[in-house]
Amino acid sequence: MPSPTSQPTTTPQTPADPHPHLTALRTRGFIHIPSLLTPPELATLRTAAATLTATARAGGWPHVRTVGKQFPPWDASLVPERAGIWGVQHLLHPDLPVGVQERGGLGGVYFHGGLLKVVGEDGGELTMELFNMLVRPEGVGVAASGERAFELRWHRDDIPATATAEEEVARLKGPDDKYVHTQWNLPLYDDDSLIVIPGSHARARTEEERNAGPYEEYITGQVRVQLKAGDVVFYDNNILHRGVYDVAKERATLHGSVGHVSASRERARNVLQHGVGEWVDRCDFSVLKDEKQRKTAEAMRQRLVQLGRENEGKDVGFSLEG
Ligand SMILES: O=C(O)CCC(=O)C(=O)O
Repeated sequence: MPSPTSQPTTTPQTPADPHPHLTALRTRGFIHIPSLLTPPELATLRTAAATLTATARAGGWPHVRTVGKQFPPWDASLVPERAGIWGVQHLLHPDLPVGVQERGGLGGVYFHGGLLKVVGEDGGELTMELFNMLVRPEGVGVAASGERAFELRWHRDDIPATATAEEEVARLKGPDDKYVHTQWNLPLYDDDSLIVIPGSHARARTEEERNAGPYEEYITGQVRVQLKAGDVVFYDNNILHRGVYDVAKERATLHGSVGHVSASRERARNVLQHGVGEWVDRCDFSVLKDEKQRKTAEAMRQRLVQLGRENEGKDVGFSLEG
């Protein structure tokens, strides 16, 4: 059965609600906002993205997601001889070949007011988290494990499929919990790779979802998120979701997450498992031209440094395996 597609949400669900985006995120688990970036912004960013992707595909950037493996850690030594890539990690890394503002502006997007406004809608102090880019999978085939290399299986980012219903409910946000972080996808080219099950971020899996195969093509209620270049979808990373990629279609989808400082403890594993603690204290945001944006970026960075310090020497582990 073909998947229905999502419609952009432009108006608040309830006009009186002071936090309409956070409410929409809490109730549906995702919210699709059109046209965050303008065509000239997209043109500049595409150039930077293409350079970075080519460097990473050639083995010139060690922080990549390798085809055939869905979750961290990834082994960059496999690239390019033995594996292609489906993602470039750490767009805020101080050593990035194409970096912040003056070198193409990819890093600056992370601090775009339109992105921060959603998670900061209720005035919470924000922490810098993850900023990566998902790209057209290359070197695609069937991995040695027999796994189909260019589709992601159904998952929640921070709860393993082996969890019982009770464990799922204990880990998921309840209807009265404050919304304190979000993940987002912002494509530089039209992108319909992401499939989600609306509402699944707030309940245990149904029997159908629990019994579905890892690459089940249709699960009741699933929605394919149809993004135009420059749109953004915010989602709860524990919504049941997967990625289905068309390897012939260009993809450069900025993929980030932001949290409130109050969420830091629960977010520590999500964030630090990607290794950001190793370089965050070397980030230099003085290249950001706008003073307000620069101050915001520095304050968010400091909060991540603090999160790293609190977890120093601890093995935060990995959320998922495979
Ligand atoms: O490719 C996508 O849009 C989804 C990525 C994803 O599910 C993940 O990174 O866990």
